[in-house]
Amino acid sequence: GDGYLAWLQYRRITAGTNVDQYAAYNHLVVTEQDDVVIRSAVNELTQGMEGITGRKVSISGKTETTPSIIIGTFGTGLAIDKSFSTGVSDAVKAEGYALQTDSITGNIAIGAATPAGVLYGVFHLLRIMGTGGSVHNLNILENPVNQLRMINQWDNMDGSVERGYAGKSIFYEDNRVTSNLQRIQDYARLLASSGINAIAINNVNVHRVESRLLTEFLPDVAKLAAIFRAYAIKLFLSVNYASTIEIGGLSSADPLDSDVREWWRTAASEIYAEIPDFGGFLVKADSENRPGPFTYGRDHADGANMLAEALKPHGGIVIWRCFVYNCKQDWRDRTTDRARAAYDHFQPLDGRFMDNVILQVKNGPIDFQVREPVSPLLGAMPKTNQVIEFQIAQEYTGQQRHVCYLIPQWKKIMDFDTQLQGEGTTIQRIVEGDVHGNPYSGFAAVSNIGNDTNWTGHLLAQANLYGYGRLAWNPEMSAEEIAMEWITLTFGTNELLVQTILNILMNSWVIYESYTAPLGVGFMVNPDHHYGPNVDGYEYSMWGTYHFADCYGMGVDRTTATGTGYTSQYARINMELYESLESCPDELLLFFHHVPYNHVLHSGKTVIQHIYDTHFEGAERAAGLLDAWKLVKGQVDEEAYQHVANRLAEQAEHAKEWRDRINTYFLRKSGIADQWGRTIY
Ligand code: BDP
Repeated sequence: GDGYLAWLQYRRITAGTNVDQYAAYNHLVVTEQDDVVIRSAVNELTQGMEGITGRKVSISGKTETTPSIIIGTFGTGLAIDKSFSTGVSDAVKAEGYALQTDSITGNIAIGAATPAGVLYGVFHLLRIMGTGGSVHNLNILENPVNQLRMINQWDNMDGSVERGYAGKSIFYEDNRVTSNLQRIQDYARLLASSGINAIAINNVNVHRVESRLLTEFLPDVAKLAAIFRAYAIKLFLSVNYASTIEIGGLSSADPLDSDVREWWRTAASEIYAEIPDFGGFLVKADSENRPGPFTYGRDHADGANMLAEALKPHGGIVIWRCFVYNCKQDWRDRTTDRARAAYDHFQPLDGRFMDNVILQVKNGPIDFQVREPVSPLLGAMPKTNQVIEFQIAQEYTGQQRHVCYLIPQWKKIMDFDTQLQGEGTTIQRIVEGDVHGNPYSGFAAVSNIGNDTNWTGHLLAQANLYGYGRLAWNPEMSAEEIAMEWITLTFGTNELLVQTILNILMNSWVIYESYTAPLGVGFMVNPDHHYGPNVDGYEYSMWGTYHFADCYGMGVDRTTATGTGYTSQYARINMELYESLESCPDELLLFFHHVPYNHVLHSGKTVIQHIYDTHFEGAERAAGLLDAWKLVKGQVDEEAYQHVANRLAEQAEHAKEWRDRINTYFLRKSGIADQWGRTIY
């Protein structure tokens, strides 16, 4: 229908071989009732089971009939404890769970060390049923691979969402916290069901009104925290670094000033008095005109530690973003390179941050482009907590008007071998905390939701939100497995439909890349809103995102031999890989090198011919997505069909615009004709 239920459809399953199995389970045994998260788990399971089987579910404290579903934390009652061996219960960690079917009684037991684990186990069981799997012989034990699995909302209190492509904020309207808490609870359910355990509820660019979330609006924040708490999600606030000036009545935000420090200690105490399990602060400082410690001649460690000290007695953490660069560059000055900035700013500070500070590092060195190398800062600070930051919101990947399934991109990043401690030092191992063994690690990402009924604007963009959570829980899952789960939970099991959507999703990233910015060069979008082609949109501006195209060639020389020296931020073997024209992968060529248009790629094509070919093919393949979708008319409900058809039609049109703008620009610049004589305007 309208997409509101997303992947939590719990639709009646009538076909398939395992349906009869589910119907046998209409009794639920709960060994502890007085925990909010357990209550959410019970609600979810009864609602889900009743939806799927069409039968009422009864609940009690002990096994009365078999087969039953028994849920609880270990040590809370006979029914749950006798369901698991100590070997199993010992292997279940903080947020993990065991899920087993007893071969004699047929009982299904979900046991965990914490209520959160029980909730995740319940969602797992519902996922099995929702995708038509067998519940006989279950023997599952899962622990999340990543400890922090966080969402960042970029919501403003005026109701707008920075880089929001799905309507307005579900959190705020008219400079107040909304009174529509149901929608927020439904969001919490969606997040918890995919494994998310933390959320920052306001934009990293904090305006004066949002600063007051710390003070005046704290009771409202406490209400939101209670909603998320019931789904085992910790709430964080983005804070303005200069809150002491902005709302505190002080004249300074110097991190070494004792009044400033005292103000933050008091602010933290007041928050924890209202929200005892408050997560902490997310901070964007000294970046894109946001205030920060630089004003006082201090560095990022001084700034972060000041906040960390205030939060420490309460168990809170500071998440400090590394998206810091000079946004007032002179494009004529080729010695500054935005790609270098995060590493240059932060790497030298390794060892200086308190243990409750986490650095949040964007996946690439520039800004969530369709293709970028992996940030060299990730893993390069052995004594510092780090999390990776992704952008689920499709700012540079079609703004949820184009379909772009991002999990394949993130998988590629996870698989990147940094070589920082020899072969096999992958981003995945760094991010899960396996390499440096710091107290905190994990994933953060910018959300893609708003108050559009279907949450994400483009219905197919729901796959990115779902997939993000699933990947954060278990980065071993393949992009295809995640897509299959999401498709089946959302649309059911119709084979033509499932295959069609799978093909659309799995090809979408590469298709989007092919008709937009080529060979890793990035940007080429309209300034400000970042939608649509504009090759020189940022070329002569101060933001540091250049392609240096002229009549001879294009690309950014980031080599150490002749360029900005960015390549030297990688481990030697990767540095050499990128440094040399011979070994640099085609897909990133223009990120690392400035080359003539007739430079021959590994593919055998020249750069200019590659641009023409990919843009013609990309636009054609975008049109092909719509053609494929047309074949499922009648197999999916009409509202969803029309909605997706409309978006794909818009994408196909817009892809042509991209093709024509890019091809024309480079034909004019280079003067080199298309080898195949196709029309370029
Ligand atoms: C850029 C966005 C901008 C954000 C910034 C950030 O264009 O709106 O504020 O990132 O991450 O991608 O802070």
